[in-house]
Amino acid sequence: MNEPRYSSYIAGQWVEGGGSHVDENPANLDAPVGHYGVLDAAAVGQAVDAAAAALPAWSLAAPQLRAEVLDFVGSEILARKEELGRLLAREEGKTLAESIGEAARAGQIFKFFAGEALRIPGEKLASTRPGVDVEVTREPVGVVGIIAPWNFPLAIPAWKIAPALAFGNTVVFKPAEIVPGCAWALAEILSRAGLPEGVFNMVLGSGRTVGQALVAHPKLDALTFTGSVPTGRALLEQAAGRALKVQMEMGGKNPLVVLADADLDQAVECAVNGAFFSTGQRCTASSRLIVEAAVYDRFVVKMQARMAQLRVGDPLDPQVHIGPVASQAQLDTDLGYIRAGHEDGAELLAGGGRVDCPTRGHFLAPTLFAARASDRISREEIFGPVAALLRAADYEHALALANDTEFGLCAGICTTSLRHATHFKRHAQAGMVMVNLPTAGVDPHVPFGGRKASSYGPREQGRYAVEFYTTVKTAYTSA
Ligand code: TXE
Repeated sequence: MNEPRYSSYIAGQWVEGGGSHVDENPANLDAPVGHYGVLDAAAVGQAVDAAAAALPAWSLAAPQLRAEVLDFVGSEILARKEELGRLLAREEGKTLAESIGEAARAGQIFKFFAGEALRIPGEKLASTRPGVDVEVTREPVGVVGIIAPWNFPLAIPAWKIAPALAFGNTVVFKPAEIVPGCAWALAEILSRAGLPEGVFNMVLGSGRTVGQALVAHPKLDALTFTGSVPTGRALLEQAAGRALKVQMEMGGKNPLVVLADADLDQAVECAVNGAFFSTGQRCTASSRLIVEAAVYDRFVVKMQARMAQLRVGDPLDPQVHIGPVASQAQLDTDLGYIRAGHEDGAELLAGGGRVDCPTRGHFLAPTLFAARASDRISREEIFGPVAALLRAADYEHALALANDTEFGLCAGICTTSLRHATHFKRHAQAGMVMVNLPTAGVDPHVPFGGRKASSYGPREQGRYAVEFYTTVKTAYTSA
């Protein structure tokens, strides 16, 4: 076995962990990316203890030092974006172009928060009492636990780790099981960035053992989680029981409305990109396409023609548009939902099964069903390249369908009507709204997050990240 072995990082030391678990390549199961060892609860405890011990000094460290550390990390990620993108493509399965783009985004996020480390906001106000000043300042929240999913294995950790460190917190980062290579690569860069030992720790292992040990540790002050609704809800209950500060990003069932007055070619591009790129494994994926009856048939014909051009296969092949599904478990989920689509009486319009490729991998055809709003494929997050197409009588019906979901992450509309675009922006029950753009694909310097079952707690990213990663102090001074 010549592949690399990935280890955890605790208190400035690499920690092997037990066993030799396979880091799979979902496009070629016969050529694994590497191997990794997993930690037990005691080792996770050491990581949290190390983060707690490092907190007093780091929370008071010069903001300039924090800025320099984050700038170093951002610069190195940007300089190595092709190499890191290649690792990401092999480990998670999104195409090389998408993977390099994600690596670049991770680098930009570290650079953004390098600047924010020098811009920690505060306020000075007059008191209601004469001769008294009031200052409102922000301090680090403490030891932050980061639990991340596999679908953006560089960008999501970056948008949690960078603000945590920028605002003076210490970190224990638990990546998803199937992406230890990207987590190790990030940790390796951070290990050379000039951080005092214990400020950043990375722990590999299962959610049940390592994740649970992290969340249950009494020295943890805050938890930021991105993942599924059931796991998020369970963690939320645990966190509430011990008054932990929490931020949760969970699933989506994002609608893309296409009105009769839309530029139909543009709408088809938005739908194909939003529903199927990154193999549909984005929380902002357009998994419900809601099309006004007057253009429904034309939209179907154009979608089928466009989908016939999509090539599924090796993510490192520049001719390929859609890489494999990330894991066997996710593939089983996707195939289960395709069966559910048939069982509920939805009409298959494209795809619907696995794709044969020269290597043994989790390849699945992008799949489109004409469905009803009550079908399981229209209501539940699938997290694969499977979309439900719904027919709407008119704009009002389309808006009602768009909002008829427990989720509320992102909502999109394709229209040339200013009136409808404006109305939709105001009335879509979502944290993010897109007009004539795919629902997936957001900027890193503005808030990211949703409503309803999709999110809980303060927003992530941009200047709004300061809400979660700091706590406010109000000080009164009399001369
Ligand atoms: O998610 P989990 P998984 C959805 C998507 C996908 C499904 C399963 O529908 O099919 O979730 O993916 C850690 N205590 N999304 O299994 O289980 C886990 O180790 C502490 C949507 O990856 O939520 C991983 O690091 N931690 C989503 C992280 O939680 C625990 C992105 C997420 O795992 C834990 C990802 C526990 N008890 C998945 N159990 C989106 N919409 O962005 C698990 N973990």
